[in-house]
Amino acid sequence: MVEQLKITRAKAREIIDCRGTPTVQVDMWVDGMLRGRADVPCGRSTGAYEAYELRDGDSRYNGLGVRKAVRNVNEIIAGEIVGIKVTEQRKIDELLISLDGTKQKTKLGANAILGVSLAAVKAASASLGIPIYQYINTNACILPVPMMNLINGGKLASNDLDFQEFIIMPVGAESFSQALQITVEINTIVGKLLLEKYGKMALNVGDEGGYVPPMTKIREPFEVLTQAVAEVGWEDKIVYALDVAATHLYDKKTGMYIIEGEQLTTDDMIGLYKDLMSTYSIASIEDPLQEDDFEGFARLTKELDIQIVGDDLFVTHTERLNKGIEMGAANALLWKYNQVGTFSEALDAAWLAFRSGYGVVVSERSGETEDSMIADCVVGLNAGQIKTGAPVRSERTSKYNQLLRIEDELGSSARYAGRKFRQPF
Ligand code: 2PG
Ligand code: MG
Repeated sequence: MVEQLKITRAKAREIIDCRGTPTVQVDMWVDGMLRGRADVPCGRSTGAYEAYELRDGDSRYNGLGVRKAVRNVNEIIAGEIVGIKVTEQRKIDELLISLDGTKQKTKLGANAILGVSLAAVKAASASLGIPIYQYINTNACILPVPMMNLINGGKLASNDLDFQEFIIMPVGAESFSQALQITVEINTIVGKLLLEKYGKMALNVGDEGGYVPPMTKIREPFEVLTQAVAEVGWEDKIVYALDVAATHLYDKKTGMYIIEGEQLTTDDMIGLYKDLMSTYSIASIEDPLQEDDFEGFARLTKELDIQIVGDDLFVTHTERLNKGIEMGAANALLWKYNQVGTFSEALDAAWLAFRSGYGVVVSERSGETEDSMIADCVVGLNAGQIKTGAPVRSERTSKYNQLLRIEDELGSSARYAGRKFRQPF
């Protein structure tokens, strides 16, 4: 039989993610063979402008079931995409967008749509017999700096730390595998220090695998992280990063941020970051201000002169990213495909960012599964940075282990982004 690369079947089912929350999984057949399987991730500290996640709202799973989204794939989408060539990703995504017809994908659900879109990428690469990263980009060769969230706060943790993620970046490593080794060694020492200082409760971990010690002050995590880094002797290899997730610290009524119980203005926030930067080598801050403050982001980006990443600010949408680029708001995009709902739209946002001199951080969601697709995406985009949690728990390590395999496969053509993480080529 001549391979035609035609989609012959697509089927969705309900599965659960790392928090035990239902999500959508889609299988796709090409020329009669099961070729692709994709899981849809899910956020908790979400931005207001993200694409819509369709949930059942009935008695199952406290209303969080996704049977409606599954039905939308099986009863509406599947019949429409059968017969399309699986490598025609843009055609598939445009069809999905038009079948839905709404701005935030509220009709069919972005979770239904994304599952099909990602399954197509995987099915296409498998049908062609090439790795996903290579299907995305034949020149893929850059292994990313892992932005390891070792201490959790905010909405992803059960402590009183205001900032969401305290991150180390092993920019001075020679390879991705060495970067991973360094961060694991540091994480082990962090655990030991937390146990000594805060007791055994401090060893609990949050949604992304980072420790959740009973800390209340934003300087406390930095104290422990810097001490751990010094103890293993990797000071020259590590810089620090934050995801503040400031949208969730902002009081719309007063227009103030609440940090450690104090009310802060935008200028106070900028002052706070400058102060932290004067003590710790912070190279990147994500969502330092709330999602609607493009003007504040522009001012802050200029004043801090480090990587400023827009997550809730851009939600992986080209429209919002364009506005940011015009205003000079942030200088990097956090890339999460479920914020926009199709692979092609997410790719457009990444290409726009690169063309405009912005960096791209490929990111997990706090609700992940064992699906490791973002590891292929970060190499496929040559993005140079990945945020996928601490180096523990399988929904996180599945990504790191896939990156190890890709490094192995690329052999001597693999390049580690290192200190050039924002513009690695
Ligand atoms: C974030 C993420 C992922 P969530 O804010 O960057 O780290 O969290 O998936 O809950 O939005
Ligand atoms: Mg974020």
